[in-house]
Amino acid sequence: MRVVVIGYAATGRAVEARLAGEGHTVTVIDDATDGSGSMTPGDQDEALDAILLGADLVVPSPGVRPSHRLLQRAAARGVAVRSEIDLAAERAGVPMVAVTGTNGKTTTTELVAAALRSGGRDVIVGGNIGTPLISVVGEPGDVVVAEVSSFQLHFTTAAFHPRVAVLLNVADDHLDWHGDLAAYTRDKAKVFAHQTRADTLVVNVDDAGARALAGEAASTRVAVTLAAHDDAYHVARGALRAPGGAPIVAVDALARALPHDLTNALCAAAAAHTLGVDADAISRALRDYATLPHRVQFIGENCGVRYIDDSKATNPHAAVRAVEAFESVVLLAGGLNKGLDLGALTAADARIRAVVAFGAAGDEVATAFAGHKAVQRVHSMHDAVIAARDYAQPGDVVLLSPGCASFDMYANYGERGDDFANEVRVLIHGTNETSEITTRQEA
Ligand code: UMA
Repeated sequence: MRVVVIGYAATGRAVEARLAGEGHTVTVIDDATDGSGSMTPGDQDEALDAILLGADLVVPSPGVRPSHRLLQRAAARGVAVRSEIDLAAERAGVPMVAVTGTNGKTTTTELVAAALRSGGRDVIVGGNIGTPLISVVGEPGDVVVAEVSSFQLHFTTAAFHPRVAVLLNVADDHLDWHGDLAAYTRDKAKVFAHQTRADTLVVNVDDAGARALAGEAASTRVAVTLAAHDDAYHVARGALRAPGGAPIVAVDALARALPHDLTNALCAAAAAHTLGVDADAISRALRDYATLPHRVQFIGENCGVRYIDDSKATNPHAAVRAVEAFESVVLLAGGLNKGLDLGALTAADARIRAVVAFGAAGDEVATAFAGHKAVQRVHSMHDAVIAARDYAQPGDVVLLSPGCASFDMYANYGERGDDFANEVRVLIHGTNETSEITTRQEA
């Protein structure tokens, strides 16, 4: 088979290694001038057709948009286009759990893997979480747990057929890539599109978007809710419970129990239960789970004000969930808008004392709150933390939950969170030399 791979980073390299190892002829192109792959020679149709000459398959990296000229030409010439996770699914050889949703994917993927391991399964983990799925499938293991993004789902075929799919939530995100919410939603639905009644779709029915989408599924639906509904995985009488009411774990036993923590834990429990893991094993995994950095992470306290890093919140939906976890918040928001309506940040207005707006989308954030909240526009993380300190009253939370990507000022959300934590340390200790607070960068 002759394969053209677009993008020479984590995904492109992994696809090249796997397919070349299988004896296929692989050509990799990359549009970046500093990419190590060969350059796309202009965007003339003839040049693109030359790349596609004799090609049987095109594999775009997740960051490559569907509007990419080479993908358009491939479609015109009838050349198959498949994503890396689609090729990986075909090679998995063991059942797969696929986790998707706008927010909570990585945590839930880790929880599912932990619960399965606790139940004695040999688990292979990969996908959007950082390790391309195609580089790990086929390794010895009983089950694959994959975090899958909407980008990766877009170019999937019937080969992508998870035994258990988990749909956490669907809210505006990545509209700069997908075009509009309808297109984004259609791609999220591909997580269950090829499932049958013998497969399971775990769905968070508290999320209107996820609930509506799951209505289209042919698979057996397993509901998750924070309400005391006996027919779903639910929360009642201080415990996470299976349908019918059998307890899985006490809420008090969890490291953190914000509403979205409970939803993620219930979804993971439902997925592991479906694959035969018992409640005791699931309970051990959920109790032992330490939350990931930059996700509503406590950094320090000063003058009765708590400082929290939620830099991972790169869309308004995630930021609003974080604000809702506290009574009174000074919100630090802004960064690079991914084509989203930042007006959605005002959904939890009642809990917001003041807003500090920063980054490329700072003006959009300021406009969203103008007239009904105190807003200050700043141009550095240092100034953001100082402004937040000046607004905050004892009992408040200063929350970095930007609702935007970090790429206007940082390499990634981890760096942004670290910068915030450093500024908070300087505020509290007068220095950032302390080793009291350590953060782990997610892969
Ligand atoms: N490129 C082109 N042409 C384009 C676009 C990109 O040539 O039109 C090239 C770039 O020059 C670069 C390469 O493609 O050399 C980058 O490819 P990529 O952006 O797809 O990045 P990878 O390194 O392959 O990482 C991807 C995911 N990245 C994205 O979805 C943007 C990683 O998710 C994922 O961990 C990895 O595959 C393994 O599966 C990151 C992410 O931000 C963490 N995901 C989004 C999110 O979580 O919100 C969806």
